[in-house]
Order: sequence, then structure tokens, then C-alpha cells
Amino acid sequence: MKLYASPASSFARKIRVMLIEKNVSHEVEMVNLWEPNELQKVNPIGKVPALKLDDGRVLISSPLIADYVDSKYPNPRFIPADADGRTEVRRWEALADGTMDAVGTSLYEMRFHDEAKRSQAWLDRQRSKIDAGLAALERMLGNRPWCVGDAMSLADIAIACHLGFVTLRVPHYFLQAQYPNLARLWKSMEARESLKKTAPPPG
Ligand SMILES: N[C@@H](CCC(=O)N[C@@H](CS)C(=O)NCC(=O)O)C(=O)O
Repeated sequence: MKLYASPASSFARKIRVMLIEKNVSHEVEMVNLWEPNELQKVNPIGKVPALKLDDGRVLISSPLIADYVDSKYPNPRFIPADADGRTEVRRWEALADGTMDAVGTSLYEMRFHDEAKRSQAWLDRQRSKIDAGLAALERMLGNRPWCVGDAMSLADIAIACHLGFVTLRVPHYFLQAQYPNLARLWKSMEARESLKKTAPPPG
């Protein structure tokens, strides 16, 4: 099983963290997304993460890959087996991923357009999604230690990975005093070995 990832991708980091936490043997191929690379041979849309299975099939999109990893290696489970628990974890993950999509969309606008050509209206639109997404997650978490139930789930993993990226690349989007509940969760998650081993590189 080979995971295509990039060092900074928080979507790929979700899967890397799961595999480490579950102690599943795997290979990681780090791809430079901005140079010609092998990724398009396995994923036509050229995004990480992509997981090449031993039978040659390739899974793309972190929620699908997370689903595969969690059902194939259920010890420990990060997505509950029961329908309600599963939906709840997926609900959090969708909001965390969607908020991160808006971060990525903003960064691509800044990367591919000189300042004069950037659409401020587009950036403002994305920023309002980011602010609203973080505010909703902050409210949902309240003072509980975990997003769902009484143990770590994919919801906590997704939030920690995305906040790690935001804190490094656009720290002014996530002012910790503004989001104390998320900051507490993020700090406790960052102390785990799996998060330490997958930290995005600075810069
Ligand atoms: N919804 C996808 C998002 C994946 C994604 O946006 N990956 C980014 C890196 S964080 C990527 O590969 N971007 C390269 C590109 O868009 O060309 C998932 O959950 O896997």
C-alpha cells in the first residue's frame, strides 16, 4: 500500500496520522505538487492524498481513503461502526475539510495571481467561509475534550491537521484567543507522536 502525499498537505496528513496511530505498515511517496510528478499517473486530477492498494486500485479523496483505512484496519476505530456515530464524525470532518478547502482556494488565488490581478471579492468570500467554519467548529466543540463521544476520532484528526497547516501558513486566520476550544484540542492533538511525525515543514 502506497500513500501519495505532500509534506504540507493537511488532507494527506489526516491519512498519515491514521496509519501511524493504527500501526499499519505502508509506504509514503512525497510529491512536489508544483513540479512534474508521478501523481497524475495514479490520480487523473493530480491531488493528494491518493492511496495505491496492493491490488493496483487507487483511492483518491481523504474521506474515502479514511473510510477504507478505518474499515480495513479497525484497531482502533476512528469512524464509529454505528450509523449515528459514523454520520456525526463525517459531519465534523465535512465542516473541517470544507473550511480547509476555502483556505486552499485563497492560497491558490494568491499563488497564481499577482497582487494587481487578484480578486479581493473572491478572497473575501473565501475568508468569510473560513471564519464561519472555524466559529461553527468552536461552538460545536464547547468545553468537551473530543469532538464526538469520549475518544479521539477522525473529526479530531481532521481538525488538528488543518489547524496545523493554517497556523503555519496563515496564522492570522486562526487567532487562538478567538477560538480557545479549538486551540485546546489542537494543542493536545499536537502532543501525539503521530502528529509530531507528520508536522508540515515551515515556510
Ligand atoms: N477533497 C480533497 C482535497 C485534496 C486537496 O485539496 N489536495 C491538495 C493539497 S492539500 C492538492 O493536491 N492540490 C493540488 C492541486 O489542486 O493541483 C481530499 O479530501 O482529499
